[in-house]
Order: sequence, then structure tokens, then C-alpha cells
Amino acid sequence: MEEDFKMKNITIIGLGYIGLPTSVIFAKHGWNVLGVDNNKTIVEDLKQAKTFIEEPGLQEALTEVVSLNRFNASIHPKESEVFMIAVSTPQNMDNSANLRNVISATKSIIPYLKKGDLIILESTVPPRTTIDIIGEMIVNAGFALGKDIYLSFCPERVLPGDILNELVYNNRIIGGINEKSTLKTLKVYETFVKGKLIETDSVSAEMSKLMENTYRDVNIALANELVKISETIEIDPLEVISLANEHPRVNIHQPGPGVGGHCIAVDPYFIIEKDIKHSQLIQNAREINESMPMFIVEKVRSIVPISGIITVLGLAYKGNVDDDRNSPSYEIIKELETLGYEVKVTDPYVKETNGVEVLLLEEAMENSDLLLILTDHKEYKSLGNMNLDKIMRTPVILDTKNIVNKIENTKTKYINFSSMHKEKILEKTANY
Ligand code: SAJ
Repeated sequence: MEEDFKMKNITIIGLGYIGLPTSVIFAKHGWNVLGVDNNKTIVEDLKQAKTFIEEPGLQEALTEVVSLNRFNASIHPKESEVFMIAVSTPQNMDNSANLRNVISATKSIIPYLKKGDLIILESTVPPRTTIDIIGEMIVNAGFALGKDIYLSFCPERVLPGDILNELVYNNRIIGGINEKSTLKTLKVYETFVKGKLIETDSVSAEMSKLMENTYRDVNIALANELVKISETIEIDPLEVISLANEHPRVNIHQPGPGVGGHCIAVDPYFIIEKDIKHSQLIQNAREINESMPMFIVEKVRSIVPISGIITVLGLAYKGNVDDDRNSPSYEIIKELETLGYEVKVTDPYVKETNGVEVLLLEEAMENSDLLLILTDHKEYKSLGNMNLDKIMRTPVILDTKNIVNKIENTKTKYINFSSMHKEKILEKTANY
């Protein structure tokens, strides 16, 4: 039976949106955590318990574990019983997975490995990466894989904005390259996970993670395609989705201006690259979701003449977070400016952006011809009862996230995926 060993030292490589909250959770549950990142500024900030990541509860927890000396940061790993790799896996130009960070993280820990150590990969990767790429590097370093060094893949599945809670309560998939690796990894997560720990092999674990997000991307594409069909048959797509979802086994997702983030918009490509021939549905879903920014630009053109001023509300890829990675807002802004619109951008969460000036809400709305809501930040719920006719040149809202509550001010023209069709339907029925 598995010897009962105290795995109290863990080195976690990659201190981003996942690695840092994960490090803090391990430290809060009694582990000595060394967080490693190749960004010296991040490491120096973390030593002072400072972080750029806006995640509820993270700053308080980080301050606590740093003061208890349970969490330290460095640019170099150190000897540990457990090594965790939680680095980003960006895309290459062809959308395939760029494993540069995963490979360099593995290289960085090899000099510190000793027999009996465990390596856990949490970064989202194409299937077979753990056993074929990391496994091979361990073997080339002279260790017997699954005997001297244990290795597993354990996908994270936390929702940005609720990470610290989901890290503890979500079920976790534990995918060892062999039985012993799986059992050792179970002991690691047992120290803090309150959700179910589900045992499997590393390839199934890699693929299940990709399928979770691909399932979501395909279902979002279905909702976005329904919006386009609704133009033709003149129905209200949001009404149809809400009616269809009354069925106990139907869950059509919500349409939007496109799919952002570093997960749903990316993970399907890690499956496509492994089997282009058979992944037709997954490829089509990506194309549909990637067509939505231009669909929205066309909608704007049908509402405001090119010389107009457009206020874009929301740079973040989703509501109430400061993460703007892969946000469709950037493509929409660029297209509108190329067409000749003056575009003013506002977002209550996103501070640092790549080249886009972010204004305060009032300034961005001043003298504008359209409020284009692209992110469902809670701050936008109450726009309907503002006297926009006193602030804007033409008080019109195009709400692609259906976030605005009741429109109190009758002078404000409100358009969303539903109402533009209702208007058309009303026009149409008016002729009967
Ligand atoms: N979106 C829609 N319509 C919807 C739902 C989302 O257009 O009905 C858009 C959002 O606006 C956003 C994008 O999709 O731009 C992704 O948002 P999200 O909330 O679906 O996903 P993420 O990327 O924040 O987090 C996902 C989650 N995965 C699932 O919900 C299956 C999270 O649990 C994962 O841990 C995370 O990916 C990840 O790290 O993989």
C-alpha cells in the first residue's frame, strides 16, 4: 500500500491567474509553498505580498500566508516533495498550443528532482502532452517514470471571479501516468479539496478539460447562430432560448459579441490540432463565435452613421473581472475606428490595456451617439434609469449582453438581440 508520507513542501511554477491562487490555497492549508515565476517584478511584488491580480479574497489570503512565512516567491525552484506546473499555454499563430512555458518549467525543476518526488501539471495542454513530452524529459534526465518520479495531470476548472472558493469546492480530476502517480496526487489534493477527487489516466484528464470548454464554445456558437437565423425568420432569439430552456434537459447558452478569455476561446484549438479531419463541429463553432465581432460592427453601422461617436462599455472578456485576454471588444473597437467612427472606451475593472485609452463612464458617454455594451459588468445594470438624453447626442443603447435592467427613461432607445427583431416584426405586422 502507498507509504504515508508527509508532502509538506511544494514548488509551484507559474504565478498567474491560476498559479497564485493555487499557491495561496496550499499555503493556507499548511504547506510550505515556494512560488516560482520568471517575471522578476511579479516575484519582488509577491515577496511584499503585492499582486496585480484582482480576485475576491486573494489579497487578504496572500498577506496572511506571506506573514506566516508559508508562501515565498523566487525565480528559481528548490527541492520539494511536490512540483506543480501552472504556466500559461498560449497559442501559436496557427492556434496550436505553444508549449514553450511548460517545457521550460519542466527543465527548471529537473535539477532539483529526487526519487519519490511528484510532478503535477495543471496547465491546459493538448492530449498526450503530460506522458509524451514531460514524461520523456523525466526519462531523459535518468529517472524511471512512474517509479522514481511520479507524474500526473490535474486540470483546474475555476471560474475567474470565484477562484478561491472553486479551488476548494470544485470536483477535481486526478490523472496519473500510472496508478501510483494517481494515488500520490490524491494525497496532495486531499489536504484541501472538499469536492470529489476523481481518478483517471493523464490523457483522459487532459481531454476532459478540453471537452469541458469545447462543450461551452459549441453551445455558445449554437446561441450565436440562432441570432443570425433570427434575422432571417424574424423571431426574438432570447425569447426562443428562454422557452427552449424550459425543457428539463435543454441548456442553450447566451449569444454575445464573441467569445473571449484564455480558455473557451483557446481550448477547442488544442483538440483541432490533434485531429483536423474529424473536428468539423468544433471548427465550425470557433468560426461562428469568431464571426460575432463583425456581426456586431454591422449592427452598429445600421444604427449610427459612420461620422458618429460610439461609446464602448467593457474591455474585459466577461463581466466583473479585469481580465481582457482575447476580449472581442478589441476587434470591435479596431473595426469601428477603421470604418471612421470616433470610439471612446470605458471599463470599471480593466486598467492596463494594450494601447486602448480607458475613460471614466461619464466622460466616455458624453456627446455619444451609441452606448455599445460588450461586457456584462454589474455597473451597467442601471444605465436604463440614467438621463442619457442629457449626456449623449443621441440616447441609444445597443446591449449585446442583455445586462441593462428596465429602461426607465422613455427618451432612451434600447436595442438588444431581442428588440431589433421585435421592431422589425412590429414594422412587418403593421403592414398587415
Ligand atoms: N460567453 C457567451 N455566452 C455564454 C457564456 C459565456 O458568450 O452563454 C462568453 C463570455 O462572455 C466570455 C467567454 O464566453 O467572453 C468565456 O466566458 P466563460 O465564463 O464561459 O468562461 P471562462 O473562460 O471565464 O472560464 C471557463 C470555465 N469553464 C466552463 O465554464 C466550462 C471555467 O470553469 C474554467 O475553469 C475556465 O474556462 C478555464 O480555466 O478553463
